[in-house]
Amino acid sequence: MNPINRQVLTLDEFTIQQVRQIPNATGELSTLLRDIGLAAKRINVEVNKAGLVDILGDANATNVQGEAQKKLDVYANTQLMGVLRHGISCAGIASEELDDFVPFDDDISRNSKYVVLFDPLDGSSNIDVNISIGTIFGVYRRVTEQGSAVSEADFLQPGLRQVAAGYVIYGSSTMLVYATRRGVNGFTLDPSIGEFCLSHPNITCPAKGKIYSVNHGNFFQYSAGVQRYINRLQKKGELPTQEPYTQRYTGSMVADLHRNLVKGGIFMYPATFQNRDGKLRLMYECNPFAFIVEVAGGKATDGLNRILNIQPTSLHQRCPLFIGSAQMMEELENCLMPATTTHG
Ligand code: P6P
Repeated sequence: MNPINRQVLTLDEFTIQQVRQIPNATGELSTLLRDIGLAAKRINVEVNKAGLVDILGDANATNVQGEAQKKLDVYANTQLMGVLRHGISCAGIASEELDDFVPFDDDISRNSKYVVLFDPLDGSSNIDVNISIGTIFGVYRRVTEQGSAVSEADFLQPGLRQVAAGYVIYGSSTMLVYATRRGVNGFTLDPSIGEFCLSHPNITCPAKGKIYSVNHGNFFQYSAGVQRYINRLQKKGELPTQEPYTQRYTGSMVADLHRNLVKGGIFMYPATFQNRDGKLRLMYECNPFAFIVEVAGGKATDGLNRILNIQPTSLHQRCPLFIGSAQMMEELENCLMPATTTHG
């Protein structure tokens, strides 16, 4: 086909096409996804020029996690809140950067049917050294009555109740990847037109891969089962998949999980002596990625339970995360099962 006429769908065109295909769809979810795309474009501008202007470095504040907030963390949070508050599809948000959820208290927002939970800029410790970072989000239908202000119950829903989830990776190119139950699709930002364009339709996670991602520095803090699995990954021929494995870990989960989603692999952030519940947050890091990876054919657990089945008890709770290719996850689960002692 003539390259000039090759039809590349923009995010807006794709989401509108989805609405046309779903009977009774109101278009609110599509509008919400386009709003997030707009915030991502604004964040991308600042991330790309970080280092040239005074937007790097610490914001001289700490977030609810007690972590030093980077100026870009605060900027990204403000952009996402702004587009969602002024849109027509979101009744309220919760963010890694905010202590509590935020109800949007105008009439239009109170009548909206979705809430969004997000980590506005994950991996911010990598900003100053130019390693890819990302935005992570999950979308739920509110459980309280439209017309009223949202409450905590609208946010503390198991990940299985997400209607959409996605991430933006600010890397060698800027991509927005989102999943609904209909599939996972990736859009690459074309700076020449300022639009996200469909570049990775129907992303599926290969059943197995060569990559495993884990922080080896914590190895001796991991459980015996996790250590057993990591050791088996390193001894050729030990695991049924027989892959020659390679270890890739950037310290930025959006970058690691995007690579493993596309190429196949497993990402692990296990519990450690210091972090008995792991480090990653259930609501706006683990749940969105678990939804995306499951729709793509992979699996995600906390070592025992399916991530999407976990009933949350607090907005910022943490959980261990094991996520990726289905066959690799099954091999991991075999290693995590308590060793069955056979009495001869
Ligand atoms: P560690 C970034 O701070 C983050 O939340 C994830 O993006 C990343 O995978 C993880 O922490 C890295 O943590 O303890 O290995 O440096």
